Amino acid sequence: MKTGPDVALIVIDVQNDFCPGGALAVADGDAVVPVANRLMQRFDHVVLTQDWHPADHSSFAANNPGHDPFSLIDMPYGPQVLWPVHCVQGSKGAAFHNDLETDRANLIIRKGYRSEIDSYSAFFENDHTTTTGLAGYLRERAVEHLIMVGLATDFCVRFSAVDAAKLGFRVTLLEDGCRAIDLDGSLAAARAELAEHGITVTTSDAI
Ligand code: VGL
Ligand code: ZN
Repeated sequence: MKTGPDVALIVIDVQNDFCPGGALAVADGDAVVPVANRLMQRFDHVVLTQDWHPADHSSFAANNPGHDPFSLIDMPYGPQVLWPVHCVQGSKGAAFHNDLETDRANLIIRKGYRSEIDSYSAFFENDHTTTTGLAGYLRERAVEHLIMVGLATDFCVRFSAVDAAKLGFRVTLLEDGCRAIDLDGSLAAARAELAEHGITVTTSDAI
């Protein structure tokens, strides 16, 4: 059965670099693929996001000499985790997982494409002001409720879900369709923040 016309499925960053064997692999990351594929058949609105960095991106530790991957640095827009080089525009690592059924997507939104600023959220870059345009797209299509799955629970899914809730969308996160990086307690922090913003966390069999 199809979900209602005001419900969209948002599939966050199901890309090779976040899956086993990738540059920033999330443990068991590819387990979200069959969940996303099954859900996609049931939605009128399907949005995929793609982390899409230029090679000189400032979030890469390699572009910040003297700083290690997974350490924190102060950027003009606030603290930023430094990552291994990942999801470089046009690379195999930036491509969607081969088994992800991307044909069902109405919109693919790319983010993190400006060298000087990272973008975890599908809605705002990490300065929390520069928009990606996604909220406008969803509103024009009269979408009110977002169901989210993808990678990683404690970074891009978390920031996307919280921004969406702040923007007034009803947000449901499906845990079996997500996997986490869990860096220094980031998963526990994510869970607490999701709850604070009234985001429902459930599993895909509830849809
Ligand atoms: C992500 C770290 C860096 C994510 C993207 O998709 O969660 N995490 N870039
Ligand atoms: Zn990234």
